[in-house]
Amino acid sequence: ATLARAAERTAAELLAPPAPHRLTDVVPAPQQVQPDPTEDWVLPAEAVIVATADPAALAVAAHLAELLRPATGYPLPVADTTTPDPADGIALVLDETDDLGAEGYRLDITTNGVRVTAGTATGLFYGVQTLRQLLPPAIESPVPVSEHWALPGGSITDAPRFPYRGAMLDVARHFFAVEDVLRVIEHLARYKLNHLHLHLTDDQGWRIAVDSWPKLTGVGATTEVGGGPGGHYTKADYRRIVSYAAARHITVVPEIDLPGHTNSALVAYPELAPDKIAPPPYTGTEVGFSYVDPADERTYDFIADVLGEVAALTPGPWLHIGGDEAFKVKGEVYTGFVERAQRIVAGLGKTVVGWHQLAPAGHLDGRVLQWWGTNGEDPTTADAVRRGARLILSPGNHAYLDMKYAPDTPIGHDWAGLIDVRKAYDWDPGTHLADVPAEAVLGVEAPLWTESVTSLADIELLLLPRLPAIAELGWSPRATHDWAGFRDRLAAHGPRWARAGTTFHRAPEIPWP
Ligand code: TNX
Repeated sequence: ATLARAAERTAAELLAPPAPHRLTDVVPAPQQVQPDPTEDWVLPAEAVIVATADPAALAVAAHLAELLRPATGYPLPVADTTTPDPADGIALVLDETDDLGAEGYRLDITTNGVRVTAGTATGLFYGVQTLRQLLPPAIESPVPVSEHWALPGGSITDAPRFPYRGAMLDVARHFFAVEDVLRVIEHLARYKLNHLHLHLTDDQGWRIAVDSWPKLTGVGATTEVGGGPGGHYTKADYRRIVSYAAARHITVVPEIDLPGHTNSALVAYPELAPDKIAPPPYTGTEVGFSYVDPADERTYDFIADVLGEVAALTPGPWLHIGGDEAFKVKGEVYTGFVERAQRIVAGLGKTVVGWHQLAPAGHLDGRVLQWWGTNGEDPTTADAVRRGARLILSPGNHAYLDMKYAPDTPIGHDWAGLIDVRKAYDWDPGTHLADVPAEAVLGVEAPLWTESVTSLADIELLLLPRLPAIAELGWSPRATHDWAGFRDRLAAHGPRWARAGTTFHRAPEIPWP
């Protein structure tokens, strides 16, 4: 009898619906969470997704349906509505009177269904990303699975700490196909990052077509680190990346690195070289040896043409002009060059972004410096901030995704130290740089340089799980910052990545289930 009872209990346990995910199990941590277990809800097979009759809101609804259909196998039709009632489905409600800011949202899960409310479609999109994380990990399956699609009851009110949250992919050292970039965009969207910085040019290759200087890709794109074939994006490719990102509320920030990191351009157009002699193509990993001739007017024609064509392809407000490691262009020659380049960007109606080496150059309205130092003292950058510059923080020893996790990480560098998940998480963008007020900080960005990175699996290994750490620093209020809590919330993402076929580093400090 005892045995029979035990067997019965096991059967009951097997049949019992698994406890839903906890409402607090979200990365990046939301601003406010009010769980209410009496309101747990299960997505029914006949659920309908309704959204305010607005094209951008309906696009988010369609995106949600596409996220949920593969694993559930449910039809999940999308309809527009004038009533905000979820009625046993999911409602996405645009409500401009709501005080949630440009990116905030409110998520309510009740026994009646799910409602996401936001003042913008971007807010709705982020509400959807949160909702996705609250479903069982099987939701990431590309094929239908039989599962109890339970959601934890309660409410979340959420909005980001910083407006700029990004990642950079270096497509110059190694070239990556459009499909790989789209996959990276998906990872960004999941963690509410809103900028993808593409490092499009460097010594080893020029990756974006420029009609007025065709040899930049015709000649300059055919190399990469290690001697591989390289490659480049046609304008159509680039537009495809931009629109895929835009559909995920992500802005592309194109970088044309100047005046250094330009060997590939000099190979294609020796007239830009200081000695007017074409250098040999470069496939190594040294930096700081190349530069376009700052004393030749033709250089500024080149910059105006290139930046003009890139600006025309780019709907976002930013144009990144690099500026790092131009070791052979010094003092006033360097600042004079940067000031001209900054004015060219402004003349194109874009906001200039550059690595923090731009700091000593004259201020220009709105300019943004991307700080990649490795200790929190930088008087030159702090001074540029006093003159009006804003900052994106990418501290090399916390946010550089090309640093190894540990000595045995198979790829990556260690010049800025090893960066395990805790190191990626343990800093505060608001106070990191001495003498820079939090108000000057636009946000954070995690750069991935690709000297040692040759495949999508390599990219994912370095991105995950550190990208979510940087995303949380950019999104979550400081009051939620807590390593132990983050570690546990992050652990739940391992099974999601595994389901989705995504490579990630099984960091030993994370209690993966
Ligand atoms: C420094 S960070 C660079 C890049 C390299 C990177 C390798 C920066 C603005 N410049 O050219 O790829 O180190 O970690």
